[in-house]
Amino acid sequence: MTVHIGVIGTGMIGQDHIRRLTDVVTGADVVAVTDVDAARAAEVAARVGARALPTGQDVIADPAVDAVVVTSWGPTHAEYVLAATAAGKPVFCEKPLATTAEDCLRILEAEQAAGRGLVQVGFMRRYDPGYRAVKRALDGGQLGHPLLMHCAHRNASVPESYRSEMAVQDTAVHEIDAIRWLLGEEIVSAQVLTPRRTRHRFAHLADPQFMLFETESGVRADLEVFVNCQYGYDIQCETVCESGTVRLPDPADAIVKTATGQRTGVLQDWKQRFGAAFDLEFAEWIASLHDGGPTGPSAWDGYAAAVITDAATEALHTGRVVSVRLKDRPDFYRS
Ligand code: NAD
Ligand code: ISE
Repeated sequence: MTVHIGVIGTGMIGQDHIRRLTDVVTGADVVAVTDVDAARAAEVAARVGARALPTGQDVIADPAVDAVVVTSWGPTHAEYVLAATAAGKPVFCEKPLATTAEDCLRILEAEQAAGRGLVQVGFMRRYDPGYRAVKRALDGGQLGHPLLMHCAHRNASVPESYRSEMAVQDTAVHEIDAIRWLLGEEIVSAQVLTPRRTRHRFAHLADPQFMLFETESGVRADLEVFVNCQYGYDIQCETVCESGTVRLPDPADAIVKTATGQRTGVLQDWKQRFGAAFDLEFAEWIASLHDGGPTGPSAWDGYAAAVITDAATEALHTGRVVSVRLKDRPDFYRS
């Protein structure tokens, strides 16, 4: 059976997800799209044989739409996730679930009132083969308890509109989710240090940033966010455990040797690095809709990420170690 999808937001990642739902994933068909840029929505709709509708609310209400993908700007996500939940339709929302913890709590309440899981958040690292191998190694138990994590998130460059807070809210949020997921526990505090700034940045931006997170059991995770590193897109993650370590592999690439030396390419952006993860994320999401509902990152994960990014943003502004205060996790979100 085909799942008929409505997509809200036909910008960069919206178009990429529409392409994968159309050309890569089986069992899905994009039937309706919308964007505040109506011309862009019309152009994308024509390309894939979908209808362009005036608003996100129209997409959600459309009887031909079985499930909704939200890829509009972050501040608009909560409204659409709440409307899809009220309509009883599964909704895949790109990160962030919402830009405030209060809105995330409203989504948790709405989903529980609906009585079944409807919301999945786009933390795609959980679908990356390398991250999954790391998770298997940690869960296998042979390494003993995790003690430390060392992570790095480097982008070649960012546009002038990127602000210092976005290093936490837009970029580090992926590691915040990955740390919680890999260790299976919550983050309890955050600290952000701002070292010497690179020359390759806009004047307003603190880059790089060095973040420190502490988990419930006392694991310490450090994270370098460096969004103007110049050389490419580079994601690193090593966990130090009692009896060994486990490190995220770099994606496979050919090693070329010539008389002048040996070299391997460096990926340039997240689309290349996590393309396979995005494909699997959507394949599993579509499959889950035939089989009891979403199994991926939940609204709780979106809420936790929002509270932790709030704490880290405060830490950036104050220079202090800031405690993370999550509500008690409802049974609904314990699997
Ligand atoms: P973008 O600006 O390229 O696209 C967003 C689109 O949403 C634009 O076309 C805009 O006109 C449209 N839009 C804005 N408000 C709308 C509304 N109310 N209704 C309908 N359309 C609306 O941005 P993007 O890079 O595609 O990012 C979109 C989302 O995806 C963001 O939340 C971003 O954080 C997330 N994202 C996730 C990843 C990842 O690695 N998982 C990577 C990039 C972006
Ligand atoms: C962007 O929004 C993403 O989600 C990318 O994965 C990340 O690498 C980048 O820093 C963000 O701006």
